[in-house]
Amino acid sequence: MKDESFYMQHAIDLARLTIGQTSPNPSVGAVIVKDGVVIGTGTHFKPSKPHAEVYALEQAQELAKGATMFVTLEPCAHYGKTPPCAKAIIDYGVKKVYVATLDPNPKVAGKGVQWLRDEGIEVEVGLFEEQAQQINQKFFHFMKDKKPFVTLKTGVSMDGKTTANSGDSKWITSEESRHDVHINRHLHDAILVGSKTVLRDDPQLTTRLPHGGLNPTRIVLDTNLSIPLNANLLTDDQAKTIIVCAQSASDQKKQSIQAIPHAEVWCINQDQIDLNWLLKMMVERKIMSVYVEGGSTIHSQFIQKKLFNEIHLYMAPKLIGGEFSKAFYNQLGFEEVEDSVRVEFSTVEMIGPDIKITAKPQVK
Ligand code: AOF
Ligand code: ZN
Repeated sequence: MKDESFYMQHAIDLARLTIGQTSPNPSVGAVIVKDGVVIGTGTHFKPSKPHAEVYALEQAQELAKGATMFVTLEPCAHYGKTPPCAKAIIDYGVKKVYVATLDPNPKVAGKGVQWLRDEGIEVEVGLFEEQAQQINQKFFHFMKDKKPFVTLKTGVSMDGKTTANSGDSKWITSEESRHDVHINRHLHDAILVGSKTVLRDDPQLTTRLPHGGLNPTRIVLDTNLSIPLNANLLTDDQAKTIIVCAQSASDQKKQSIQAIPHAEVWCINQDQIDLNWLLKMMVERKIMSVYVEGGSTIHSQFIQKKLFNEIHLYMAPKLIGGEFSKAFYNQLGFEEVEDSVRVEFSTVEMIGPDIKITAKPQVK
């Protein structure tokens, strides 16, 4: 039956289509219906492009007068890169608006809905609210906590090892899992690794999917600027590269990196890189999410400081063994199990021959 849920579901699907490509904006979908006929649909493609509601209204034109709109996020009320959607909805004469969820952006946050109601438009909030928030999970987190959404990604054997004795880690998990990793690179604004990973693997850290995808900004934690100038991340300009260092790093190396057009150096005025400082730097750059690919030293620092929102663990049906091969969380360990870091499993799925576990910090 074509009821409210039918149309809002379609708006949700439109929003879902653009997850990962709209940052720092959210993914939004809109559908306009009049007398049981769809007269306009819209989705927000990328920053600076019109918002979802505007595309839908432009299709509906004069038919929008007296129509009902289904939109996955509260229409905006501010003049940003585009004029307010609430005003457009009012000007076109829409009669009723179903909003899945309010916009956490302080510039909007209820003001859009208020404006519509003040103009006599009937507004209902909350249809498919959970799905609408899930679609923009990273945007909601960034707006509310003023921190990037941090995902730790690791690939382990069934006995929990991330490398063999030699340090070799190519490839513990399957091609299918690696495909999923590339989808996640597209879904995050930045990707982060430690200098050891760069020195060992010389990775590109780009998104390589059959139909392409957006490359995240590449961030390397390199306290002493030890990575060579001919590293792939510095020679190939497919994505921005940010090298993070501490005050011990050589000024000359800093200058050489900064001379590379797609590269940048962020240097903290301390002996060690501070993760809280780093996350603040990301916020200033509107980096809303970061995909931490490791290695285990980096992962361990994020875990110890409790600076993560999700863990994606791909487990391969292999047993590597070895006293010296590393685990994903590679600290000295705790005396008692009671002291361990607690997480909650959110989902478990098969990816090819592997298992993917998604976990989040346990809420106390
Ligand atoms: C909507 N519909 O499709 C989107 C909205 O810089 P601007 O003008 O593009 O505004 C960006 C803000 O607008 C963004 O932070 C979020 O609060 C809202 N996004 N709003 O009504 C849309 N993408
Ligand atoms: Zn808008």
